[in-house]
Amino acid sequence: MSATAAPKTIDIIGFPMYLGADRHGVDLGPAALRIAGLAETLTDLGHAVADLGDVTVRDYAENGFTNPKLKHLGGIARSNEELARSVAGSLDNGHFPLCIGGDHSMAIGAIAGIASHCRKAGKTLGIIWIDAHSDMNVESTTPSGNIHGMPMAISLGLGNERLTGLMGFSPKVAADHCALIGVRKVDPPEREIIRDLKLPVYTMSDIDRLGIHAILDTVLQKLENSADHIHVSFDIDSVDPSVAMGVGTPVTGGLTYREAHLLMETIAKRGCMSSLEMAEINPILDHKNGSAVFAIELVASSLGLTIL
Ligand SMILES: [Mn+2]
Repeated sequence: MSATAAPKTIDIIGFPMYLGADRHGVDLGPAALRIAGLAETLTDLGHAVADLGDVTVRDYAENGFTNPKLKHLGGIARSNEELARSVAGSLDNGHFPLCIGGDHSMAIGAIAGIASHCRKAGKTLGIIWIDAHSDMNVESTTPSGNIHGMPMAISLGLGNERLTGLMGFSPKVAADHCALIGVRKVDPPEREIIRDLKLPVYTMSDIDRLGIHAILDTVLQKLENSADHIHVSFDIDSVDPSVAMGVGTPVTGGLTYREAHLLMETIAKRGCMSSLEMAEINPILDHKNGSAVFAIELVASSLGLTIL
C-alpha cells in the first residue's frame, strides 16, 4: 500500500447507536468495521492508532413519556454528551478523532465535541456532509420522528434544545461553512429550511452535471479560505446501494464506487481534514460484511491510501 498523508495519531471512537434510526442493525456497525480490520488498515498506512472503545448506548426511559416526533431523545442525548466529551478530549490532545457508527445521530455529539474544541482554540469549523439525505428535519417537520434525520439541522442550531445545547452553546457551525454532497432525498419542509439558510447543497444531479472533482474543488477552496478545522461526516448511504447494500436507509441513484473514492482521495491530497465520521453501516442488511470493507477502503483513501 502507498500512503501520501502525514502520519496522524488516530483515536477510533465507536458509537453503537441505533436509537436515532429506531431499529437495530446499525448498532453493529462499529463491530463490523473492527472485524473488517479498520485499525490494522490505518496502522499499515503509517498512522498511530488507538481504539478507545465504544460510547455507552442505552434507551433511557423519559418518565414513561416518549415524544413520537423525537424518538428516544433521552438516550440519544446522553450518549452524544459522552461522545462529545470524548471527541473534544481527543482533539485537545492533538489527535485525530475517527468516529464509527452507528446511526447518523452520532454527528450531533461528534460535531458538538469538535465545535467545543474549535471554540477553545479559536478555530472556525467547516463541515463536509456526504449523505443521500440532507438530515435537516426538526421536530415540527420530521415524518418519522427518527433523530438520525436531524443532525445537520441540530448542528446549525435548529431543533430540540437538549440536543442543540450540547457542550453549552449553539449553533455549532455556520450554514455558510457547510457543504452537503450526494443529496437525493429531501423532505419538502427540509427544502424550505435549506433555502432559507442558503445552505450549500450539491445534489446527485449537480454531481452528474459538474463531476465530483469539480464540486469538491470548489467546496475545499471555499472551506480552506474560511475554516481552520474541516470535519467530514460520511453517511455510507450516500453511496449507491449497488456498491454498499448494508446501510441504514438505502436510496438508489447514489455515488459510484469511484466517485466515492475520488472524493476521499481528493480530501486526502489537500491534507485539510481534521476529523472524520463514518456512519450508518448496517451488517444485518449486508452480504459478507462487504459494506464495512468498502467503508474502510474509503476511510483509508481519505487518510492517505493511493493507487500508486
Ligand atoms: Mn445521514
